[in-house]
Amino acid sequence: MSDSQTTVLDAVVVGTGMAGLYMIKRLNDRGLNIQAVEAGSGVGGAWYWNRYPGCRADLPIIEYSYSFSKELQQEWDWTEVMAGQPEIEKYLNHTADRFDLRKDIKFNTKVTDAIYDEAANIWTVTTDQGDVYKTKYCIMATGCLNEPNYPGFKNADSFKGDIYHTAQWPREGVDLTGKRVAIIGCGSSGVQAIPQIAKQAKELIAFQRSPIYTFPAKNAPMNPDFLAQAKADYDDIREQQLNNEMGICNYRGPKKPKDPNAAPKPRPSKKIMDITPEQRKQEIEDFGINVLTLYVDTYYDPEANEIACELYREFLQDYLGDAQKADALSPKNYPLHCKRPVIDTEYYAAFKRDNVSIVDLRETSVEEVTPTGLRTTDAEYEFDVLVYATGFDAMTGTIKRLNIRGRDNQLLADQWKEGPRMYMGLQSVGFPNFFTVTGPGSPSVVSNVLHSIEQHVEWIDNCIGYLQENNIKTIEPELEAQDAWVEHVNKAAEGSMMTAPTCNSWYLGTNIEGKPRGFMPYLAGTKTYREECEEVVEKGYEGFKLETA
Ligand code: NA7
Repeated sequence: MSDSQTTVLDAVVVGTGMAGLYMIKRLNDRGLNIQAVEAGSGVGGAWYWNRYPGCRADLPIIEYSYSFSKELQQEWDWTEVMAGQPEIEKYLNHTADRFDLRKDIKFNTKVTDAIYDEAANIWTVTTDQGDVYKTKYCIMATGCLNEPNYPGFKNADSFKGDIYHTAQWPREGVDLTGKRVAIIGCGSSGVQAIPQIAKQAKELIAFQRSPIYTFPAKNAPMNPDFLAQAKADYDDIREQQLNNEMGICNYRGPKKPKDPNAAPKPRPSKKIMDITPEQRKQEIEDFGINVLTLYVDTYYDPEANEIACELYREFLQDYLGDAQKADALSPKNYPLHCKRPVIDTEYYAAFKRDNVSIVDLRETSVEEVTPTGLRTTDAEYEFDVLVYATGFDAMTGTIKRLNIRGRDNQLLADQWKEGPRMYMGLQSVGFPNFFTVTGPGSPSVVSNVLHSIEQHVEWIDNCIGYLQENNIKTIEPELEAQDAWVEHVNKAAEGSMMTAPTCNSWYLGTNIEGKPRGFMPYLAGTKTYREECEEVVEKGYEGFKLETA
């Protein structure tokens, strides 16, 4: 621990991922005296920590990139349609350098406490390095997927080999050549890591509790002509993103002039219920398995959804040609679209390899970790390396672990015991001038998250500007507005496959033992949400209490 020192600031930003970096830039432009604190040794947040083999964006990078700087947009050349982690990390480092953000960041430092002094209207933020920051504003840019989840297996520490978590992968990389590797978890991270690890390892055993519905990613090297055209079209792309409820426009490249003599392009049906069983199979044949994600009725009609699930399972049986593996990999008993969409590169192909096997934890559960491997109720497995791809205590995990105390010394974690309570995903009652970027109750992870991050950062920065210019001491939500918003968020999720009774996911918090079940993000869409945020401001920060100095 270094010597303790107190610094007086206007704002503290916690975290320097995509949200933190842009937040620093905005507050710098406003001329505020700020400090950002970062646990890692570099910038990037999720793109700094998740460096496991195969980690890459699950959206086209043209759209999953900052829109705030036209210059940055023009000067950065992406090399893949869905960029991999190393390239995204490089881009974020470039962003930090280009806008001179590093001077405001203290690396290798974790915030431990943020305590509000009501009389002085000051937050005291302390770190594990002994720093003490006295600040008017505190902004959590800690991300939605930051706190790794480790399953509490019996004797987990007894394993004598190497243990890794996909979300804490060593910076120097790991050589798995010739190793016997076990991986626990087949969500987005497992699905990306398994094909890559399979290529290196002597043997790979995937321990899988819930098989996933996953669809082939359409990644490819970036075509330079496509990139040049996208750069030329960027204003239009960003405009379309703003007008879409997911913050995505699915940019397809240059618009080609219509040939009046061309035969109409075949398109799949809109609804699975509108076509016969034979036509359904034909459409899978014609358009690929991804067609199942295009039938709108599968998103709200359980019968349509189950038909799609059955077709998915049949497709797997045909593709794998191995009944045991296909059965183990087949998602059952929960609907398509319940979890966050997963896309993959040769995931099922990996299971065709002789060195890859699967243990279906629905049939046999883990009894304990042993010094040489793992024992299930059925068998004992030996391996050299144990990889946890077991996800995160999402959305609330990081914030709830910190000692964040607002008015009357109340602990934020206590306020959120039964589930997070925020007004618009921005602030909680009793925590004045304390903001969260993409907090629970905002679209965040059910949208193009960077699109949502930019909107939140701009809203928070504009709000701080308003407070400063109008000599306003504090902003915090009114209890009634917060209660109404939580209700509104719950209503928006009703009827969705994401909240179906048979659905379990990190959106619902059910991946973490003891975490109350409740859908945390706001499903109404980014355009709707942005308009709601703008309306609140137009009405003089409706639902917020503003106290003048
Ligand atoms: P996810 O999507 O939460 O996946 C974690 C996986 O680990 C999932 O298959 C879990 O099964 C499994 N898991 C978790 N705990 C256990 C235990 N105790 N035993 C066996 N298996 C377990 O996390 P990811 O890191 O893959 O992806 C998170 C997001 O990052 C993703 O959505 C993208 O946005 C990027 P379960 O489904 O809970 O039964």
